[in-house]
Amino acid sequence: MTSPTASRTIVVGAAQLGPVQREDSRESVVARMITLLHEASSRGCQLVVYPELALTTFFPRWFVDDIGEADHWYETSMPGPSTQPLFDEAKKLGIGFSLGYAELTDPDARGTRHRYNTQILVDGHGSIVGRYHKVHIPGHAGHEPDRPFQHAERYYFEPGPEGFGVWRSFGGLIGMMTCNDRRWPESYREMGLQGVEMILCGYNTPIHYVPDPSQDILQGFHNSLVMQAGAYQNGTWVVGVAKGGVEEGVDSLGQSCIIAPSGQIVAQAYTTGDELVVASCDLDWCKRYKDTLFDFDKYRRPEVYTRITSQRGAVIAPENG
Ligand code: CDV
Repeated sequence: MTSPTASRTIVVGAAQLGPVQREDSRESVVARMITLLHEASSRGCQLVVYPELALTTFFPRWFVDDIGEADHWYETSMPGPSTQPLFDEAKKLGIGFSLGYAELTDPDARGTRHRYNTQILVDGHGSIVGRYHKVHIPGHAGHEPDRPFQHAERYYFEPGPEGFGVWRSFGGLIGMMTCNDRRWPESYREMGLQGVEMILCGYNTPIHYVPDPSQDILQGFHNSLVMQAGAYQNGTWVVGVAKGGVEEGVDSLGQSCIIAPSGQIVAQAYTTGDELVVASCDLDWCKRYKDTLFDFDKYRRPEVYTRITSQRGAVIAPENG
């Protein structure tokens, strides 16, 4: 095999953020993001990926009885006053980016405003070319006062109804997913079936998994396990970007990484703070997997996969006889 020096190469930066505390203003976070953007520019990046809910602290760790009291955590326009400088600077540098944030939409035809955990893709000219609403919403919808911290994403966000898109951008086929989506093989395969060549994923993963603490020590292992498997099984690059470190007393995994279509990690963060991880990603490398072992058209058997879309939970097989 030759080295990955072919024509369709994206230099991508995984812009990990350290903790964002409750009192930190959006402006201060955007300033940190711009610092990483400048480093990305000096290292030749064309695309920079920021974490899930990058602009604020991970607010679903607190419950409020009246959800309207949480409105200030959501963006009602993008760009908005505090994010415009990021758009302006990225455009000036000719760098595209992907950004995760809480979105409160305008009223729809029925007058309903929706709350989504959103990730956008912005091209090098500052235009939003893709918008994704997180599909697999983890955690709980009600207040669970016995927990050391809440994970009330199911209260604060509704699942995105559109599913997983893939956008022609940066000379390739780019998809997005957000945090918990990365644990579900369906997320990658939905994009794999649209030919995805690079999946961008922001995340916030507390080390302490309250429902089953035996998993705490495995958080790093599971993080790379799922993204490496998803990359390999779909012949795609995956860029996983964390918000890490101790945020409001909650210790979060960093380990942002860039994974090749072979499933190999080619670059990884070594801190849990603000850190830029860079890799040069040859999109044509995807074909080595898409055209061989994972030639979907040749080898997939959708006629025997019917449970995957017709059934949600497991239906336990009946006893023999
Ligand atoms: N923000 C997330 O989606 N967090 C989830 C939960 C399960 C901790 C995660 O997958 O990391």
